[in-house]
Amino acid sequence: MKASSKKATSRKRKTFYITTPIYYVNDVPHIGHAYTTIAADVLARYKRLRGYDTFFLTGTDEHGQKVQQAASKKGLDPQTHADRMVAAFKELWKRLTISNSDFVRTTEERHKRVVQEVLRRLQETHVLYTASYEGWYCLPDERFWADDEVVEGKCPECGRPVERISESNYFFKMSAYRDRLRRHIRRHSGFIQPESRRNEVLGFLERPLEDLCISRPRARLAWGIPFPFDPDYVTYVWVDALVNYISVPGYGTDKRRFAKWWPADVHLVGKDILTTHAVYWSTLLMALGLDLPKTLFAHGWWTVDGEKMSKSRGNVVDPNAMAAEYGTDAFRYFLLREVPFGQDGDFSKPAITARYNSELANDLGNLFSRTLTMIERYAGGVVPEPHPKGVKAEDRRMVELAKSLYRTVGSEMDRFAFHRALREIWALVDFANRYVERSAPWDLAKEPRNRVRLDVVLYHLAETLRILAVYLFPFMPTTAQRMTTELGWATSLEQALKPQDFQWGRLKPGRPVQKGKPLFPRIELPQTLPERETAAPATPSKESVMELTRTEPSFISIDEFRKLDLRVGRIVTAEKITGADKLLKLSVDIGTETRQVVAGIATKYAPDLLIGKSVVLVANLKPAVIRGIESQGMILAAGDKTVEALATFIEPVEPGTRVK
Ligand code: ME8
Repeated sequence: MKASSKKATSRKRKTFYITTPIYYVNDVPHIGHAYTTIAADVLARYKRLRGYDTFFLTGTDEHGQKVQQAASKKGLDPQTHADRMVAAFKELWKRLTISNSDFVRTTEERHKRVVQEVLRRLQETHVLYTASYEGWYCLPDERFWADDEVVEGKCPECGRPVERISESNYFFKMSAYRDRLRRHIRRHSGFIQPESRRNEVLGFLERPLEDLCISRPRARLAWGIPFPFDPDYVTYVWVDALVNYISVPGYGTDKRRFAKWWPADVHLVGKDILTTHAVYWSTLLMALGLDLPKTLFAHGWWTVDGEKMSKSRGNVVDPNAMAAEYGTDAFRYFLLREVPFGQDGDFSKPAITARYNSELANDLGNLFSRTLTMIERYAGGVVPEPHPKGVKAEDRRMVELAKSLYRTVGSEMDRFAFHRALREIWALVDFANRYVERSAPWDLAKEPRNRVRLDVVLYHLAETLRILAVYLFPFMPTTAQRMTTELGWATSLEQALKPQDFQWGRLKPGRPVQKGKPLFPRIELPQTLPERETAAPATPSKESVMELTRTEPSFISIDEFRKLDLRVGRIVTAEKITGADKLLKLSVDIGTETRQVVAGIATKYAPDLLIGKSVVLVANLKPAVIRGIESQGMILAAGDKTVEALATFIEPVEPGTRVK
């Protein structure tokens, strides 16, 4: 009896419950909403892959003044307006291959009922009271501020004007939970992440905590969930919204289901709504006698081309347009690769194009298409048998690297370090590219006696690519599916991926491969200067040099010189290029963007020495592809045939400054 019950417990699958904020429906979704939701999707997919029973919740926040105002501007009632906006969110999530388990709308009965139940329980536990309140109210943020918090008549958070409002309302005794909350945060180091945000919240809690106004008089705002015990009031939109995290998994309605999912493993939010989650939500949960979520992760903020994103600036990035232009997977990849999760980042087309062309089209895409071409050409289009006789140390090293990803990628994912997890995965991509060069299957294929070795090499490449597809699946699900299908491992990844699929050797020899179109067709860049207007072509042809020499022996006009866009650039990263002894791949910050530059300075400078150095970049040089890597500019150095010294500056100078 005992033994069997033990078995039953050990068979229970581990669970993982992850949420995104529920987004306001005052407008259509933008890149910020896409970012949080994609990050949550990557984690949800990753956890499923590791065998967790996963619940991934997203949705929309539909009540409150903001939404009511947006609707009335359009001459619509709030529900009709919300219905239209929700359709835009749902379509976007489909397009971005978001695998949410549920989508909650705060206007749904299932949610409203639970909000009212929560209010009833709070009332019964005597943590609510009514009081007359006078304070400064920020209409767009729907928040009251105290006298000493308002900055020159403006909201301390959004900087917009506040109004003086006086009214009677319901309050939640939030202040009573301050010490308990501080203790909880101190004792649970992973509760608020990243650490800088945790310190921010602890700093906020140094000051006395006010009680929270949780109602709005119906006479002023009708668009909300009615108070169950006072028809004159509706629920403050933040209390309404936060409750979604428990209403959907069954709080107050389905005990077993709720016990299965609560507490949530991760609430992913942007840094803008950290306080509402860390303080309002935590104290409300304490008052309800519920556990706090295990982790609250607040990520950073995207700007666009170095500027704050806003409607008035007209620079709001539409994720639909990005997915159409670069493909959903490349867009997903870029957002998580470009910026360490938790830090702020800047979105720009040159930045996404550079990563697309070098990391996706070149590193991964080429490796994949070369491998399939070689299997078609040298192995009759079927995955060959890797005979142990042909295995060499080099192959074993690749297998070891592939195996080590389980631990390295795993620990980065557990720390929300998506960019580093991708870097680990790319270590295998890079290794495999070098492996192709070193083992040169095209040479092996010339001699029939190399058959065994050739088969081993091709098998190792195919199996490495299958494993890469498994690791990439959470980030780029469509690409991963294409890769495994074309490799003849036609599992439906969405349904059938198992933790064992990370293991080496699951690709069975003898299966036909089928090469399709390139995974990431290269993006041809527009030329920075129209060719015909270029007085001195960036890389002058012999003829044009002779032409120039004949007319003007050695001078160019000042106007011609002015066409050169020379900028101060700061070297951010520098790395060697495999198979090219003289070249380094640099990323150079020029203030408004980061450029990828291939420079022939490897014999003179070790990569590490260059980081942080200021250099002169020819910023409007026509991009060129050097050794398969796109170079978006050129840095200046002294020396004729060999590099003698890099051109740099005596004084510190800001990246992007014009050099004249
Ligand atoms: O705050 N960069 O909804 P919201 C990164 N309804 N992320 C961004 C971003 C940017 N520039 N802009 C928005 C609400 N986000 C409430 C939430 S939850 C119970 C209620 C993302 O539509 C980020 O996740 O204003 C941020 O927290 C969220 O969108 C705000 O979405």
